[in-house]
Amino acid sequence: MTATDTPPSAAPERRWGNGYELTKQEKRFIAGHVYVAVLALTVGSLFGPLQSFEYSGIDLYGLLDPVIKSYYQGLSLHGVLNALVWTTFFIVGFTTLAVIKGLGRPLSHPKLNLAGFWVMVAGLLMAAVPLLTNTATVLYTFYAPLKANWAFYLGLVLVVVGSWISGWGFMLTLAAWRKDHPGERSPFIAMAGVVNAAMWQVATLGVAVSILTMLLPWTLGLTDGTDPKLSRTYFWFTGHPLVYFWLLPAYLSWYGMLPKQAGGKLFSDSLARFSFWMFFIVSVPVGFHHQFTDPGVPQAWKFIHALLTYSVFFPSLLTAFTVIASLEYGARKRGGTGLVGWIRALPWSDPSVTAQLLAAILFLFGGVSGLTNASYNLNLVVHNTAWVPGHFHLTVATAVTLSFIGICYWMVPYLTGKALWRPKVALFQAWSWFVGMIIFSNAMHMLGLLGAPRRTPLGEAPYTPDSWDGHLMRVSIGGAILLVSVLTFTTIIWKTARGPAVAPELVPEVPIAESLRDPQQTPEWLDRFKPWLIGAVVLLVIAYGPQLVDQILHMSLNAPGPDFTPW
Ligand code: HAS
Ligand code: CU
Repeated sequence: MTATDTPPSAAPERRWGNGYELTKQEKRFIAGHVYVAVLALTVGSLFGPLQSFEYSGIDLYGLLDPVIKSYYQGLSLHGVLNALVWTTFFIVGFTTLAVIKGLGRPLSHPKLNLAGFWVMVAGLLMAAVPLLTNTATVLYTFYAPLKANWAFYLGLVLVVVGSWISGWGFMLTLAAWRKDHPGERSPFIAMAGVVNAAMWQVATLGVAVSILTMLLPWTLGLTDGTDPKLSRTYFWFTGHPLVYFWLLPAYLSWYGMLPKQAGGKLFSDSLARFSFWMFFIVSVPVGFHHQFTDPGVPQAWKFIHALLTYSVFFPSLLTAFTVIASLEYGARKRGGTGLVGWIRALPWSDPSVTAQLLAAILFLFGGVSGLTNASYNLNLVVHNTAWVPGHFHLTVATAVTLSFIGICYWMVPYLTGKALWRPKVALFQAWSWFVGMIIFSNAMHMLGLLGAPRRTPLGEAPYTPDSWDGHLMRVSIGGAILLVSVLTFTTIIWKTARGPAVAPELVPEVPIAESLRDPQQTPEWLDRFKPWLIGAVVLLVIAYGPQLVDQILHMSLNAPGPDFTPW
């Protein structure tokens, strides 16, 4: 029998690792990542609502003094803990599971992955000290010449290096699997996890170089100043692909797991892989779309990055098509009918599914605001306004975060051998996130269009016109609903993890969606790193090379010297 006449559904189940059961140690290791992530999300999310309350004039920061000194210290904690820590720890933990379960074998170098985890924890603790003592009040983008204590930068470097080390562990495990399975397509969920880890290694070179060559020497007093333009360019070299590093694990679940949870199959293994490779090559060379208003970056380069940004839009359109087709297939098998009536037949009573569906629905709108941002002339209207946090609360704070929450609803029971605590409360949690975020982000988008600046305590600002009041109030209402929602999530995870062990048949399995067609029929070029790696490097050199060389040659370290502190 040849690969092409394999019956469509027979082989994949076996090949995609369902037979391998994780050891207790492996489960504990992954759960460790998830607990750190949830703790970061919980603490970080306490500050978001404080900012939103401030918008309508309720300033609770005064109550937190002397622990938290200002709106900006709270905003820095919120951004770093939610956008950087919650995501990175969750992603590394979830990818570990996807690699092990997808390949159906243990990690090839478990000590390497263990080291990766502890390096990340050490980095987190190191960065936490200056953040909590108000010496790293530089927001999550740490734009120079805002200056933090050296421990903040070194801590971030360690978190990144730890995630690299874990990534090497994933790559070596995939390589070992390939050696044992010549000619076989690698299982999608494992490959998707490794593609994201590989993209991350390239993407983070920007901040690594920035911190090690500019920011650390500057904050240690070894240089007289810094170059804000170059450090922003380095930052966005990493900062844009960072958003896809967050998004791709959610896509991994939407393509490779959610269809199974919805009773269906992955509609197209080839399209799924193709979209991951597209992200691999076009995620990085688009960073100037965050610098459209930066002086000193020539128009031509902004234009090239704007064009490339439109090409990174494309794999998300592919994803919308493929994931909706996979869901429709499942819903129709469950008895759904009608042009859109099948949507009702999706398992809306399952909080894990509902959370991810609601996340994906809001992402349709997040995608639209992304497209707006990417249009150079529209960007001039919305840049640095409340529109931008409106955009990223639909993307990272909903598409990604609510998906990760949905994943937790089967993963934490799976890892701990416990039953999910009160699934109905979990359903309420998912819907409250959805409703809270609609109110919050719609008001933020509106405020942005009216010209309200981002990163500003608007409650205190003397210039806010009356026409903003209703929107400012809706920001606070949305923030209050989100506070209830995030605390509900933490309670569910806490109660689940501490609940009694249940019979093994009551513990959920890792949902791994079969592909509609045997993945062995997917063309081989969609399962090879080499051509895509070459493509990524070539595109990167073209899109960034000339500007980086120019900016480095003209670097001037003259922005505020050693004693500059803005807070
Ligand atoms: Fe963005 C700014 C452009 C996506 C995050 N973005 C930000 C910032 C963050 C962020 C954090 O061009 C602020 C950074 C800062 O602090 O300054 N963004 C884009 C574009 C996309 C995009 C073109 N962003 C994201 C994602 C993020 C994210 C994803 C986080 C995870 N963004 C920009 C630009 C700026 C920017 C400029 C700079 C703004 C400025 O001036 O400062 C695209 O990738 C979006 C593509 C998305 C789609 C949607 C596809 C929809 C899908 C859902 C299908 C639905 C289903 C549901 C399956 C085309 C896949 C079915 C349900 C049933 C019930 C049937
Ligand atoms: Cu971007």
